[in-house]
Amino acid sequence: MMLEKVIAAYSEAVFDTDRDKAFEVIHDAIAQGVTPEEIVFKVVIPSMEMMIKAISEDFDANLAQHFMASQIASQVTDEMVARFQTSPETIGRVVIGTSYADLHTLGKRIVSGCLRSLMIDVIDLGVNVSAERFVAAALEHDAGIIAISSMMVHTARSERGCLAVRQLLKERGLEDRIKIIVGGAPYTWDTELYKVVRADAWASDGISAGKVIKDLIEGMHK
Ligand code: B12
Repeated sequence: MMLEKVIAAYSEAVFDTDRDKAFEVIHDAIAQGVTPEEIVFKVVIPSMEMMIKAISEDFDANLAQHFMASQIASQVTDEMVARFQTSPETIGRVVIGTSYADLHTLGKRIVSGCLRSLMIDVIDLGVNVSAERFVAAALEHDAGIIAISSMMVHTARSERGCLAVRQLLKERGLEDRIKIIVGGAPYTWDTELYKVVRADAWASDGISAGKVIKDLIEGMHK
């Protein structure tokens, strides 16, 4: 089948971190009648899922690939969404940032790329984001989810990190409207840590983050 060939060629290009080739495969497919919707939902997302599985077997060695794959996926998605027939339904909106005093950016950027290709709007607040800014940005952009990346144990556990975001949501009566998801190395080392820092959920990578966020949003609308 045509789509299978597209997935194989696209995945190979992404695996080689060959951005130009990946776009060439996509543009050829479009020229042959594949729709932008099919590109996002049947090529980019399945290919990214395969990549994450393959890469996770030797994560450190494949870091550059993981990063590039998510950036390519994000860029292809942006271009395709602009061409969708019907305006795509986004699942929800997320403000994401690295926690206070934490300057690690790569994980957050990978997660942002994955979420965008899963039709979740992402507003990236950058690194070293204070609790006050997380909450203000969520309100300003009407985002239902605050996503906090922490790469160090002390920034994950900090009184000025997720715990402070929870405190602000509580004080302002926003806990029903805004949920918190966390992620980053400390949470993969200790899978119970998200409870200690009073987040609503955590996820180990961008694709599973998309699923968890979808569940959180659906839970709020019940
Ligand atoms: C690269 C790196 C750096 C780079 C960062 C460059 C950049 N622009 O990001 C530099 C050199 C700047 C750096 C600096 C420091 N680092 Co550093 N760094 C790393 C390293 C090697 C890799 C981190 C990384 O990028 N991983 C790759 C990404 C893709 O993985 P990830 O972030 O885990 O993201 C995935 C998931 O966790 C998840 N995820 C991530 N975020 C989120 C968010 C949400 C909401 C969700 C759902 C999921 C999710 O999805 C991602 C994609 O699959 C780690 C070691 C390691 N193996 O983790 C140390 C590490 C994190 N660093 C560490 C330290 C101590 C520091 C420094 C203090 C070093 C120093 N003495 O100066 C400084 C701190 C600077 C600061 N204030 O933040 C320690 C932390 C130790 C601890 N126990 O807390 C580590 C673990 C190294 C170690 N073993 O000691 N670091």
